[in-house]
Amino acid sequence: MICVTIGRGRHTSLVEEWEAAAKAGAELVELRVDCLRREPDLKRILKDRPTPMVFTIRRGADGGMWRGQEEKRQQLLREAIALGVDYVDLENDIADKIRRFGKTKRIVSHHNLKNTPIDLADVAEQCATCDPDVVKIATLAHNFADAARVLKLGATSKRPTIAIAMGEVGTFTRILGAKYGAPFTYAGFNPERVFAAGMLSFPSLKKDYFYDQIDAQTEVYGVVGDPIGHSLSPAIHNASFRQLGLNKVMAPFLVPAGELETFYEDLEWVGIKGCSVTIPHKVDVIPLLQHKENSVERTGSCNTVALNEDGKWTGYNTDYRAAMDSIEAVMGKSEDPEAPSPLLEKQVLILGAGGVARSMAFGVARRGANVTITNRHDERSTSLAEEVGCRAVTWSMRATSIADVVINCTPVGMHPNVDDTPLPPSAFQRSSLVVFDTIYHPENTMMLKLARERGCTTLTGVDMFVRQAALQFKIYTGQEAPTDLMRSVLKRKLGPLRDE
Ligand code: SKM
Repeated sequence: MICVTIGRGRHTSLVEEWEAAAKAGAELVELRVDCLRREPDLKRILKDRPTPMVFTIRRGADGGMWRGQEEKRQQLLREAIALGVDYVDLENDIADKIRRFGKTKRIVSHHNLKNTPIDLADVAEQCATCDPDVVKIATLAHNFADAARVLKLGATSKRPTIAIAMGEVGTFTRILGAKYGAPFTYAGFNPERVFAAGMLSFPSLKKDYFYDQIDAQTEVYGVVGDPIGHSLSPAIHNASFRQLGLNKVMAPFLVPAGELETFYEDLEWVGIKGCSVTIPHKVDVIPLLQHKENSVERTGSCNTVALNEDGKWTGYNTDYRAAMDSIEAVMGKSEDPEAPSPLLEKQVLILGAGGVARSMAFGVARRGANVTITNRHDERSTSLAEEVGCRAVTWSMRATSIADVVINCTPVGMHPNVDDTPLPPSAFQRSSLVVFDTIYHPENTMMLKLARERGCTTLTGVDMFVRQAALQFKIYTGQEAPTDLMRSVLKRKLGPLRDE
């Protein structure tokens, strides 16, 4: 079950928002009474209850807004119990002072806003001595290993436990708790009020993760990268899994460069069967693989990892085929399989030298294009150019090196930095230029807008994104991806797509 958290400064707004949450389908609502600016009038708030509820008055030290006397707070908690609220949230250091009464269930909670302590199990044990119906542990995770420990705590606990790693790095604990028996997870409702870092919204948990359908049998997939909040892989894969009746879920894993190995150590424990890999891990993931498909060998880049039939972690590069198919389609590839690629002898400038740039560079070079690579860090473009057997130019020369096709493989212009462009307007003087941005979020990046204004042919990252995801879906499930559904989910998330 999803528990929708709401908190407002005014009594009337709190009651209105509770009604709105009920209308939107919330089955359980947490009232953060600490957000009220005036003294809480519980009889007024609890008069009509549109849904079952959790009553919470969070102290400042635990991330809440309660600034009144502690005595008063505990008095309000007792009053709420006397008024028969469904759940009351009691911090583990005061829970013993508040007696069980009536049907109200006790959530004994512990918050740590600084870190995830090593003695997490002891903290949970202490909570268990306070007569809980549910134990709730919420700690700040600084890295994947912290968050994985939190998930493990919930998974191994003998009593109903909600174990949440706060921070974006812990978002997956808010989703996968359902697999490991958490009685519920918390979600945001009002986009203007964020109660905890990494908390997902109610619509996102329902529509992007199908949270209500996750159970102990659900198979877990991931998308791993840094940043990861923008990734629409979970939304399109989860919608596709559910459309085909597959009990699978994809969760986001925020793993910074240098921490991929730790992530891999816990992959099997978390029960991950496959993983989409994005910036900055497409090259660094390769030494961790047990088996590589040809496209990975050829390009030195990997965007998909899955357990093969022999139980070996196998790497694939679905970007490679997706990119070549997208670019050849926009350049007018002939139906005749014998016909040369439209990329033959074209001058192609590639911006970036990471995983996607590698796939592009090897792919277009193989199709007979003359490739030039440029990157902010010269040594990376020079070294990739040597591997591919092509030219590199310095980043400062990029605007004057453009010939027939330019492909952006850097994250410049990606959400949320949507006003950035890797090339200035002066780079798009020739209307015969083909400009391809591999970024899909947003679809119409600043670079593409500038290029289109000057009459260039443009190709957005959406087409490539759907193609690479469809190939991944086949690897993960053995079934053809519902690409129309993938597109319609992207449309819901990004607004109307360009070719519509
Ligand atoms: O290659 C893809 C990757 O599979 C997933 C992704 C994403 O979720 O943003 C982007 C590309 O790097």
